[in-house]
Amino acid sequence: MLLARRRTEASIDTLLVAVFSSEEQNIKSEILGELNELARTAGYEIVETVVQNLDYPDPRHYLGKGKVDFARRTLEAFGAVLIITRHELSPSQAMNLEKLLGVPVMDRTQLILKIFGDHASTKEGKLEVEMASLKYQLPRLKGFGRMLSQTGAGIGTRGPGEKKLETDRRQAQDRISRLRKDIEEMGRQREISRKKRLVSSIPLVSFVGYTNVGKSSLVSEISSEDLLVENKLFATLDTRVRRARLPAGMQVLISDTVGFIRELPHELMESFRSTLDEVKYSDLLAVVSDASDMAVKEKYEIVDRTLRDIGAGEIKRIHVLNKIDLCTNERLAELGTIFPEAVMVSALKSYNIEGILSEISTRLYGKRSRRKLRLKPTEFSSFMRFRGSLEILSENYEKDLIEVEYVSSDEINKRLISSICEEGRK
Ligand SMILES: Nc1nc2c(ncn2[C@@H]2O[C@H](COP(=O)(O)OP(=O)(O)OP(=O)(O)O)[C@@H](O)[C@H]2O)c(=O)[nH]1
Ligand SMILES: [Mg+2]
Repeated sequence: MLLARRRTEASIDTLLVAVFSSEEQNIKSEILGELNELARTAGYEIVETVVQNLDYPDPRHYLGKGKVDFARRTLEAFGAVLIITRHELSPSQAMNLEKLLGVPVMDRTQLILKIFGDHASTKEGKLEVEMASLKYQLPRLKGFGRMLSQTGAGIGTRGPGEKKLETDRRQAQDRISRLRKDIEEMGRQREISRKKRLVSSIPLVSFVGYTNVGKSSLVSEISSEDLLVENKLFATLDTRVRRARLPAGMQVLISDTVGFIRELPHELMESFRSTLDEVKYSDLLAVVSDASDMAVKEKYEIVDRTLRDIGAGEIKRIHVLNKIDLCTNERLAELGTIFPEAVMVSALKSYNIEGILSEISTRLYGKRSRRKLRLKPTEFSSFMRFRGSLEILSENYEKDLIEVEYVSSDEINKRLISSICEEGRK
């Protein structure tokens, strides 16, 4: 459900330039498609794309000299007013390219930073994005005169002179230190609520996955809380925790998270550390993939790598294949062989949401079955100590015995029986 429409910007006609190595030829269209989506999300429209096959981008101006001339002619023909590059550029590459092409140049990192900046809504999110932007800008401050400040990206530096440059650098460094302190402080607050959660022992399930796969849509369905869902990349930057109930009645905490993307700029990784830490402390991860995406396998691997990078690689997982309403039966059969363990669902059609809940329940508590016990009153108090982990179906009081019918996992049942026996031996 769409809760709030964000400010729609008039889109800016943009030329995309991208270098691909010989090894990357098979993922070319996937990467170009993703860059188009990123650009669209940020309010830029790619009117044409210039591709160069080179094993390494040119160190002086990203594209080779001949291709730069070609890009300039294309730019003029299409009336584009901005360049977006597939890779992050060095300060000198960006400056040279701007000089040769005569329009502002934005690299992929700046593009992602801009999207994060536009979407950050919580105080913590805003500070994290500001810190990432400043870290990106700092080594580039000597490049004043660059044109990006006109496009609304980056902090930009105006005014000539070494002295001004010194002051700017110092101010940026001071601000980064200040932000780091503030973010750390917020991280400590998170730590406190995490500890409180541990005491309450309600398990935390984090929904993670590539951006735009439908994590927020699924968390909305499960927690019956409307979240911001948009067909844009990085719609979610806030990872508030919500409550939900499993079919057998146990409570779980559900966390929606920031989407991942290939080559997430390292400035953002560092800044979002405390937010990502939340993932690290989950009891279970629900890794969500978009079943209709032809690159689903490759994106799953990117998510897996990112999880390992943030120290969450060892946490147990379930895999959810969302958007199956967009798939043919053949596609579903193919996915079934690639990911035999995955739960297939559609958040949009509310299809098989209970499948996710029962998988969460199985992974957290093991397979559950219906059981019956006849207990003496002394044993009954032992039994009742476990009531939080059981689903009690009925209690029948007979003369000296109480007959209870309940549902529990094998694991819990084993502990329950040994506790009752222990009680009996006292
Ligand atoms: N067809 C279809 N579309 C879906 C489904 N689930 C989500 N979507 C759409 O996919 C888009 C992204 O959904 P979100 O829930 O915002 O995805 P997200 O993973 O939270 O995205 P980020 O927060 O940007 O990483 C929206 O346009 C949703 O309406 C589904 O089951 N089927
Ligand atoms: Mg989201």
